[in-house]
Amino acid sequence: SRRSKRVTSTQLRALLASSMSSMYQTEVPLYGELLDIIRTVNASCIRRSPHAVSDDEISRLNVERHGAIRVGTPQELALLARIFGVFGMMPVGYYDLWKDAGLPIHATAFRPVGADNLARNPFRIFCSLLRIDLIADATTRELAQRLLASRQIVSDRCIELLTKAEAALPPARSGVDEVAIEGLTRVEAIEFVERVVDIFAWHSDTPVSLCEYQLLSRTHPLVADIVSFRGPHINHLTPRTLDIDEVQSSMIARGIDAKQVVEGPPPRHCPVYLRQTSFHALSERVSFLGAPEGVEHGQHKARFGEIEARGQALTRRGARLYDELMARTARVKKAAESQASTPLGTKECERILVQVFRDGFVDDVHGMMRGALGFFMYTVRDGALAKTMAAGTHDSASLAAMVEAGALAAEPITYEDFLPASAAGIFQSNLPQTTASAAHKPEHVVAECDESAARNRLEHAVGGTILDYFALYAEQQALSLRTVAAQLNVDWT
Ligand code: OOG
Ligand code: NI
Repeated sequence: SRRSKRVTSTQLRALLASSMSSMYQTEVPLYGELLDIIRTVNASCIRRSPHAVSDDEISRLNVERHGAIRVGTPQELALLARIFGVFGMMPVGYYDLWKDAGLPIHATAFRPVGADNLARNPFRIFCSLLRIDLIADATTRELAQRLLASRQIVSDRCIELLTKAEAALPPARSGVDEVAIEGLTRVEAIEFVERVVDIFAWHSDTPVSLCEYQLLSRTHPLVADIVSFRGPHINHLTPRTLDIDEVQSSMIARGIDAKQVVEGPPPRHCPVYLRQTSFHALSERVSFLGAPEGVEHGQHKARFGEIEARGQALTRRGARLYDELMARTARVKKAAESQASTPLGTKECERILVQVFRDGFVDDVHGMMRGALGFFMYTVRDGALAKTMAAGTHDSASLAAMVEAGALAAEPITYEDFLPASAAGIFQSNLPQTTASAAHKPEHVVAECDESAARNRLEHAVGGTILDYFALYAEQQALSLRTVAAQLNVDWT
């Protein structure tokens, strides 16, 4: 049929993920080396404990990536939001990196929603938007505005293909349904992906002069990274591993310039959220074309490599507990540090983190369930038994009891999003040393700002709605419970 000749949003997303991965391997060969390490480690994890990983996880693991880009204006973001929409990638979560880390940006992540789409291809892009209103110095702000106003990050051909694709998309989409891209032929669809990948390519020259670049950098290195170049180059592409501690030691053993500590929660029997580590940004040669005296050369640090291990999505309650324990960890470290009057070593920091979580965050499936700390997908395991137990309520305690008795099975729902604190850590470890402290707000950046107005601007740019990831996980869990209730013929509403 005519329909079957059309590419679907999922196929397009898979092609985008693999094309970006090929491009980044050419641009940053060290990323290719990371992929080798990951493949070996993941394969040996699966061999070691074949039942620890679900089929869905295994099938998506080797294609799973997240990337990160940074754009300069709401108009650029709006265009990208439309483009990602064609790939079934919706804006999820609001990350205020100004509030959390003193960085002049805020962000959302474009990703597929719905269990099926995620299982087929979970490709996500963390997308930051510059907050130009936070640049206090008028000369620098005007330079940034001028540079952003004169660039076009998406080619005319790409916009033409986007417009054709959009014209034939169903109007209001929740993102949950996989759609056929009726507006593009297969050939056009493939060309569309190529033109989209072009947007994120690295440019080794910039239209600015070295002096302008330095002015922008002094305000904040991120400002220079965002506005000096012709486009929003992808700055890292992160594969997922089943054993991040092993990858971390492999990186160090191979002499890769890795970060000292893994960001996020400690290793656990029931992994939660996400744990990330990275190798530091490369220093790359750039030609500055802007000076009337001719081409100048310099260095730019932007692109790095990151890996991550994903655990279970936490409920708001679990998330609150997590935040409390991270704050406690920081307090314990600070106290230990002031007592020893030297900075703590990596091993000591790890030990404190592990200890605080051991004392404060239950680490077995039933406990996580009883405490309503994490989200689960429930299925019927023993129908007869489940029927006898299902008559009453279905609060966390009774669900946990049913799982413990073997009446239901519960699978943790994977966390698909990002952690502001880890994101901040990732940004900071890749900025020049002068700005590498957590609460440092460079003096040329203003301290006053209106948080909700900023959020509204970003939300408006992505089309009016940023999805709430807690609501998405809750819906996924509720959907599984509705299915269970229907099978058991009980009323759990
Ligand atoms: C994005 C940093 C956030 C993560 O994994 O938390 C991120 C950036 O450096 O542009 O990718
Ligand atoms: Ni990342």
